[in-house]
Amino acid sequence: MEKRLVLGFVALFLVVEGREVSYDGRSLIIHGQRKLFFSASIHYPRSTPQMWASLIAKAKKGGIDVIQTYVFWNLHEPVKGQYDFSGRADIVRFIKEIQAQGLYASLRIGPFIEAEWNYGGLPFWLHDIPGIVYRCDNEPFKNFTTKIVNMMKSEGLYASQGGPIILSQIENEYQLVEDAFHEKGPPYVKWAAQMAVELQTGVPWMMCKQYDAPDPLINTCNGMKCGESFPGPNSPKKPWLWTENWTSQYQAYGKDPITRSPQDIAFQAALFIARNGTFVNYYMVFTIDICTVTYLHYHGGTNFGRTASAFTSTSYYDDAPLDEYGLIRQPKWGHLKQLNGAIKSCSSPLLFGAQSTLSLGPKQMGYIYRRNSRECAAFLVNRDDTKIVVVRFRNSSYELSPNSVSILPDCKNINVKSNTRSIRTSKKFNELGMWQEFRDIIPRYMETSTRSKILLEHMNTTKDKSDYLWYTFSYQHESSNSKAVLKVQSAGHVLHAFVNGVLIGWARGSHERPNFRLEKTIPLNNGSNNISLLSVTVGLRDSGAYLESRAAGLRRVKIHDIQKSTDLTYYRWGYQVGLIGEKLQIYMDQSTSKVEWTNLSSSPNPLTWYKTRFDAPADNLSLGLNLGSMGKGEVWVNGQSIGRYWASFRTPQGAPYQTWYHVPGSFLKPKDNLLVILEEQNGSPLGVSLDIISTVSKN
Ligand SMILES: *[C@@H]1O[C@H](CO)[C@@H](O)[C@H](O)[C@H]1NC(C)=O
Ligand SMILES: *[C@@H]1O[C@H](CO)[C@@H](O)[C@H](O)[C@H]1NC(C)=O
Ligand SMILES: *[C@@H]1O[C@H](CO)[C@@H](O)[C@H](O)[C@H]1NC(C)=O
Ligand SMILES: *[C@@H]1O[C@H](CO)[C@@H](O)[C@H](O)[C@H]1NC(C)=O
Ligand SMILES: *[C@@H]1O[C@H](CO)[C@@H](O)[C@H](O)[C@H]1NC(C)=O
Ligand SMILES: *[C@@H]1O[C@H](CO)[C@@H](O)[C@H](O)[C@H]1NC(C)=O
Ligand SMILES: *[C@@H]1O[C@H](CO)[C@@H](O)[C@H](O)[C@H]1NC(C)=O
Ligand SMILES: *[C@@H]1O[C@H](CO)[C@@H](O)[C@H](O)[C@H]1NC(C)=O
Ligand SMILES: CC(=O)N[C@H]1CO[C@H](CO)[C@@H](O)[C@@H]1O
Repeated sequence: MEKRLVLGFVALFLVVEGREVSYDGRSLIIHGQRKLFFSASIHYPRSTPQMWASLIAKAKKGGIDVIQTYVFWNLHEPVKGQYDFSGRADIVRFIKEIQAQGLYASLRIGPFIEAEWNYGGLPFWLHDIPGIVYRCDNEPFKNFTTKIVNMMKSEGLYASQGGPIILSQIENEYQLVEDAFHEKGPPYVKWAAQMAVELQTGVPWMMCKQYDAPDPLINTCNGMKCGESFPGPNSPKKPWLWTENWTSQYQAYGKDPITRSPQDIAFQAALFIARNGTFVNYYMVFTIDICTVTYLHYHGGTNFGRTASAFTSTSYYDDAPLDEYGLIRQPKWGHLKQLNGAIKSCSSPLLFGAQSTLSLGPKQMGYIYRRNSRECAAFLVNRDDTKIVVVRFRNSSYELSPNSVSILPDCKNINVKSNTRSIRTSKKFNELGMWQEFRDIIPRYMETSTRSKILLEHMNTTKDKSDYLWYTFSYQHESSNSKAVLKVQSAGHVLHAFVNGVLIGWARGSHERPNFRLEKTIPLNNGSNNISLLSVTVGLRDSGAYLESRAAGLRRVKIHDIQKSTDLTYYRWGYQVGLIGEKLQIYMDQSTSKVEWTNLSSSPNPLTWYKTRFDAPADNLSLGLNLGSMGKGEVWVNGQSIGRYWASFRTPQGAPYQTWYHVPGSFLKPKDNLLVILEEQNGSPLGVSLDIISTVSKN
């Protein structure tokens, strides 16, 4: 069965006139010439600089003209006034690479970006600015936007300067939260727009999903009335639904894994074109791209380190045309290339030709665009969502999959072979002697230096320097009856409860419900008991209004004893931010020796660090660390965090949400690489393996 679907695409019409990039009611205007462009997002910090050239080249080969990326504020300004534009944060190098390959760039500055990125891209130090309300007119927003624009200008990167950047974005889907800001919303939109325009980039600014985006910002939705103007009353979905559906594609813990197939989305994307291959529909596709964080992640990549937002996995849109490892995935990449090529070769009939429709069956329709006898494009749509239908079109038979759109450039068929992922184990770490361990220290109340009579809010206490916050107290119990019940309410995200140094239970929230309760019978000694509750965040939220006032960590703690029930919410609490191993950075080669590592114990213990060394496979291949045997924690390779893992969080079907964790080749040396795993639970490192990820063609 031929597959003729594409994942989706973005079309930009660019008309060029002088050096400035401008636009009219229907398109962007560059050099006086109307053109059809395809845009794809590749987020620079989600891969390594060593991968950028190849990713961009593969996008170009796939027919992409514009690379779109966000700008990740908290990556660039982790500490107020201290900037980082090195390594994965080298945005100038990324944009210059785009330029070197002859492509254009679209820069979504935000500075709030959402993007399944920690805190929606906002640096956590903003939280300590007294009275700050994020996404309101404030100096830090302006300063960062100015900083980036000036940096791009000084490097000559705007199209108005001969550079590749043809578009920039300010804010991101603000309208979705605007009501929550009441009367402060509209002036902010005006302020942000004016602030952006005053920066004089010579290329248009846009606001997405902002109906009242002030002139001259491009209102990427209203002009096209996304909802209403989507053609036809028998449209199965409105554009905004499609948008919503795009956002449900990334992997998050506790979120239904991929509720909608790429084919289904491709169906929608292709339908946009099929049902009216004129300007409007392309513009709408373009609009949706600009508006939607998740539209067409041409390459998703990896949320390295602690950069993922709350409950989001490190593997990001692994099912994009270029997968997490940067490998071309078929048939998506090929379909997209074919579609790009097809539409480009047909841009004349699509832009200027006549549309005709042809009924091919009760729920099957052909949309044909023809300018002259040579220039033609056709879309064969099957709206039947249950069965394959064979139709005749121009003397040929076509099998149309359920809910599909077949794209026929030059009114001929396209066909792309699929490939599948192949995973081959390169190295097993299955021998006791390969590992050493260090059990992190469970702090007791008496040993803590930060004290408070209340339960502190988690993020405000850690300042997001660590995921971990210890809440400790000492509890007096006067009875030989050892049983009591510990009850904890947490605003998120995970809790490990230790009583006198022993893990007695754990609980967690999920992407959809970060808050949770833990209720557990605990053994108590007659006399004093040391209770240590380890609260863990798994990335900070990336969406919603008033992110500055969100809470995580413990909200209420009680112990029900036989003699009494004690509310410990207001009590003598001792705090410790982070783990000892983190503080000493024992994942770094030069500081592993700061603690004493021992041989692997016969059974796993919670809150344990594991370390081993390995040689890289001979060829510089795509590598994934299989952590299926582990529980939850973080992994470092030669001191660089490849991210948080959470194999013990299972889908309703019982599988880990994510098993393989990307180890970029540039993190490795040929010999003696240091692998350090921090395990919070009882996972076993003996099941870990280093696997080679590749693709193999199939028919
Ligand atoms: C913003 O930039 C101005 C000028 O560079 C500086 O004086 C001010 O401290 C900055 N404010 C913030 C909040 O970063
Ligand atoms: C297709 O686009 C044209 C030109 O923009 C418009 O006039 C027409 O109404 C559209 N067709 C549908 C079905 O929306
Ligand atoms: C289909 O076949 C008929 C008869 O063989 C021919 O006359 C006609 O031109 C063909 N149509 C196309 C679109 O090729
Ligand atoms: C640790 O394991 C090694 C063998 O891998 C063994 O020689 C050594 O005695 C062990 N040390 C301890 C303290 O058990
Ligand atoms: C609790 O911790 C203190 C030190 O902070 C220690 O002296 C005591 O033995 C501990 N109690 C228990 C029951 O472990
Ligand atoms: C955050 O902590 C500081 C002390 O470090 C405190 O003054 C402030 O009120 C706290 N803010 C919130 C929102 O809890
Ligand atoms: C608890 O221990 C104390 C001595 O530490 C003892 O006097 C008391 O009888 C014990 N209470 C019970 C109920 O066992
Ligand atoms: C793998 O290739 C990258 C460049 O793509 C290079 O930076 C890295 O050092 C190589 N790794 C090894 C282990 O050779
Ligand atoms: C989140 C969302 O809008 N999901 C929708 C995606 O599309 C399917 C099929 O049309 C709907 O059932 C979902 O509600």
